[in-house]
Amino acid sequence: MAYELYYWPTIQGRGEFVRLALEEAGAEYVDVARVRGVAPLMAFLEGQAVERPPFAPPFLQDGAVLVGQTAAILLYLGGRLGLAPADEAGRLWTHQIQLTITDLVAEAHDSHHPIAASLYYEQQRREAGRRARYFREDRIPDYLGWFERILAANPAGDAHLVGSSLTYADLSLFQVVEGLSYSFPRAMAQVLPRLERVAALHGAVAKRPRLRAYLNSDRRLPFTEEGIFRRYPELDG
Ligand SMILES: N[C@@H](CCC(=O)N[C@@H](CS)C(=O)NCC(=O)O)C(=O)O
Repeated sequence: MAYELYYWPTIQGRGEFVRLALEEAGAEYVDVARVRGVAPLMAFLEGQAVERPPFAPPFLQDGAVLVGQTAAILLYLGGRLGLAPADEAGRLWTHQIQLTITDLVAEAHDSHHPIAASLYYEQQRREAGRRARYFREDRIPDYLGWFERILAANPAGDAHLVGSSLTYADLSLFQVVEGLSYSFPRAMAQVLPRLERVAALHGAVAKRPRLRAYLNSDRRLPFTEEGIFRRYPELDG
């Protein structure tokens, strides 16, 4: 039975981390809201009859299993899609990396929405300017520097974050570099050349046949100023 992914149909957003895993694995899945609209998604969020309703998309249904939170969805899918190590310590480390990406993604979101997600960017532009400066100058180098360090420290080699083969954490790091490069092209042009392992992993993931086919397809939505990674030139220094 096909996996059913529930996410907003017009943006990459957090759903994209799950899409990348499903696409790289060649898994059968339905991106429900893109096919049937948002009504089934809203029914899960609002439905009284749902025993374990997710708070927000993305969430995934696999038969009787309903799981929300991007990192938890990937923890669930990782072993099933061959995108996680077999041992518990390796799976925990992969999950820890994904949770760190969750933190980074939240900070990327807050760089343009530092006051409230319910306000427009234009209503918090001044605060966003202050917030984005620290995100750009401190946090992007902190986070990406940590990825560079853990790649260098991987005893199985620096081509992957965990072990010697691809995991969903590699795919997610690829997406983070894509998103930050879209949002902060000038800041990333300063940072990325100093992080040769992160840059190499990003390039290698983009060349994987299934991923490349997906990225070139109309299933891959463009980055826009509706999503998490937004380009506001004034926030890029
Ligand atoms: N921690 C959650 C965050 C989920 C989340 O914030 N989803 C956004 C879309 S990317 C949403 O629709 N939020 C609605 C809300 O927070 O009310 C995850 O990583 O999946």
